[in-house]
Amino acid sequence: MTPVELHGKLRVEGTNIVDANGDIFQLRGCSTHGIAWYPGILTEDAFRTLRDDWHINTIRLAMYVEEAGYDNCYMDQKEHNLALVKKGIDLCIQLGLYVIVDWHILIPGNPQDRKEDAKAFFTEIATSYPDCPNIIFEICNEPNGEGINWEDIIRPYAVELTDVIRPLAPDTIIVVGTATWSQDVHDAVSNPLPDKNTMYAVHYYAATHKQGLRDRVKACYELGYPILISEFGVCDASGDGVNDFEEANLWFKLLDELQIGYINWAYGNKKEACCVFQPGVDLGKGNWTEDELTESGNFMKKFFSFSLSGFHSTLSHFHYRVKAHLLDCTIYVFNRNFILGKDRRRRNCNNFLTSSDSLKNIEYLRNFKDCTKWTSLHTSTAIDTFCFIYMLNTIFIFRDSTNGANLLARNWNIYNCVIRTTFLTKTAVDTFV
Ligand code: IDC
Repeated sequence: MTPVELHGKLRVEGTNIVDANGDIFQLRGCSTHGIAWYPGILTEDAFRTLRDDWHINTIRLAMYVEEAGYDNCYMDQKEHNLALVKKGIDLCIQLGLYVIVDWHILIPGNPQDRKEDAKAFFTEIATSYPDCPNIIFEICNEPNGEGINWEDIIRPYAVELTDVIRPLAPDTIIVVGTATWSQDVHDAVSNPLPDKNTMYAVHYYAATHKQGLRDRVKACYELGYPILISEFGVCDASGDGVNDFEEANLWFKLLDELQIGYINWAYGNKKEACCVFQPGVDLGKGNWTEDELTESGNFMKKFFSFSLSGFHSTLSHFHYRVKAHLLDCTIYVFNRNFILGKDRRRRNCNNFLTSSDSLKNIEYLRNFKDCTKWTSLHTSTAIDTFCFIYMLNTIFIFRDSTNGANLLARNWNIYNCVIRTTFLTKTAVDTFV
């Protein structure tokens, strides 16, 4: 099943997005670079790879409104660019991905300057895709510049745009950028918007924006306001420079704890640190190799694909999810029979353990010495797999296949994980632990 088939229409409830079942849902995805400049990414192969191999559930289509030195942004070629946005939306609908339609103001920094164009743009999209569960509107990427504040400029803009959008798309989530390139969320929530299906955007670049901005996000979240990281980079705010993976992991840790969604910048092949593809790589072909990804691209692929929030076609029956941030984690896979000493001949070794077998094994684990160091224990008797985390860097999985380890790693938020599928014996475990 696709993300949209599984989760349906999303809405804001309190501080988070919830899905059609009322369960908290985290958007985890990527942003195109400006689609006017890098339209090559708009293919089924590319989006399918991002969905199935990277496990992202959302694509953001960045439509630069205008940009110094370019003559092909939205204001320059409206019809052509609208067609590109629709092509991206159509692909997301086809593949069951959520899609953020991003009115990418950077220039002008004042969203009021192109307000009438923004209204026409969102009117066109909303009327072309009525009641579409995939779509989310981001009505101003990053307000910026002197005097561009929430109270006098951004808030009135958001209210006016919302008034235009709501009759056409009554249930679609709207994301509003905040001042100072979407960092001043605290100003925004000091006078929040009346529309309850609206989120406040925060953008960060890990090498530039650190604990100070994280504290601000957390404080606003704790006050009860819904935040979306509709853009983040692993590098610095210029889009280039050095990647900061440590800070990036600290951000993921916080956001996953709060279940705030995040969208990675940028899925283009320009020569800059933020781009996940190497210059010259065919954006549209999908199934990109490690060599075709940049340093941040490989990091993000590993991050997204080893962690899974809400979607994996074969895993919809997994109801548990571990919020584990395990650096250099090792996963040991056990022969499922080792504790109970079952005679493998008694049954076909591909058979699953029964639930009572699993419970006995769990009991055994609970009685391990130093049980305070077990941080988590999760079981799924339905699939004969149970697993637990030991001292934040080791996971044991009881299932006699390496496939089990891979599935679980993907189903958990496990970062920088090295899966060593070592088959241990009972004696080895006793010694090890
Ligand atoms: C950058 C692009 C870069 C482009 C520049 C100006 O990576 O290739 O030349 O925009 O058009 C943002 C913006 C986003 C920036 C990104 C990196 O939303 O448009 O992209 N960034 O600078 N906010 C903070 C950083």
